[in-house]
Amino acid sequence: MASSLSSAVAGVLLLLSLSSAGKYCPTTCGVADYLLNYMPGVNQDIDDMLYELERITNLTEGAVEKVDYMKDSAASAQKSSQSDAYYKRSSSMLDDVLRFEKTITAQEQQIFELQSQITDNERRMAELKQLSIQLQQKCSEPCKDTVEIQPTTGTDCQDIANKGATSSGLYYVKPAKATEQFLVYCEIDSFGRGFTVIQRRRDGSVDFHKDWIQYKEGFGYLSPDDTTEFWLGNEKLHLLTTQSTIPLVLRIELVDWEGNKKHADYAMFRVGPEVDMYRLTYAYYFGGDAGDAFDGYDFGDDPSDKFFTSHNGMQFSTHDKDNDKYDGNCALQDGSGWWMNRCHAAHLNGKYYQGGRYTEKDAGEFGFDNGIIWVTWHNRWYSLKETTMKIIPINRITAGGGQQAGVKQFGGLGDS
Ligand SMILES: [Ca+2]
Repeated sequence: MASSLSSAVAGVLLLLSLSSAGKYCPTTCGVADYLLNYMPGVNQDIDDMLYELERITNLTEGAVEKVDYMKDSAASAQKSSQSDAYYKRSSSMLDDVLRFEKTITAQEQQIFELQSQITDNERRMAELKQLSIQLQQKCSEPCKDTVEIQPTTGTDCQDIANKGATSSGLYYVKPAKATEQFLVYCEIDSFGRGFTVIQRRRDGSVDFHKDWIQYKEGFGYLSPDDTTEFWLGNEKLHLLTTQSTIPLVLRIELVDWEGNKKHADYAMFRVGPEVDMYRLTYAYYFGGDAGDAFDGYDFGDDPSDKFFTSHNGMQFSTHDKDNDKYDGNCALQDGSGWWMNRCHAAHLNGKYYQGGRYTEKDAGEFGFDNGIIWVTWHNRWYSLKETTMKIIPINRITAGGGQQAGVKQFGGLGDS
């Protein structure tokens, strides 16, 4: 019984320290859940202890009665008997009685201590219940989103910009075929251009080694100030790129570890439906100073290099869904999800390498070029620092004649 009491006390102390420190649980809701789960057990322990106490009290009362009876009979035996032998026997009996009495006193002391411990425990339980109620009240309030989401909505970011939105940030979009709206980061510039950003790498904070479902749904974090990494999701890419008769441009912006910035544009960019494994298609390279890595690259290893590293028309592959043109599994070897061929000349969902330069040894068990690669700018053993993939209707790409900061101007529609 003492051990069950002390474990209950320890449990209560654990609860108190958890609720005050809080560092083990990310939210107060977690602490409340824990308390609520734990409380019935502690209550049961206390009920058990109370039952034990009652039993001991009954025993003690019985023993006290017995002692009284024995005292009486010993005294009367002493009085009535003149025999020496009988006197000795009865006085040893008296000794026994005295010892018994001492035991009872000690037991009573123990019971008293137990009772005070129980009172103490009950007080703590009451405090915990109070705390739990407070936490419950706190948790029943709806969680407030502290991220600022702009009020304008539309079918994509250009639609939102057309409606008068002038600042970059998070907006809800609902493409024509979408069943529900979803959040995107819109980059809106002073010329009224609204780019819908579909991919962002900037510091390696998000692992892009994900499976088919994760690439389908999207992963990473959207932020109103464009400070986080994400893949918007293949299903959303499909909805965004197939909703309008106005062709889209995919703009790819790249930053290397020396701070240089380059870009590449692709006209009539589309991502197919899931039944076609989110196939990538575009009509032509629309320009840019980063070069046309999507068209493949002649690495000098084999005459077929360029053909087998081009990306136009490729289905999407992940480590758990191999749709590539290679006997092996490009996405598994490179730890990414991408429109793999055999395998790539452009690879923007690759592994993030701090500092950029890496070797076969850095590339894990397979040893292939698995960095963030745009091979018409830097070679395949140089992993880029930042990437952005974003889309905009083709008739808006050159509107206003303006250009993104740091990105070189290139010719319009007719110059491709
Ligand atoms: Ca394969």
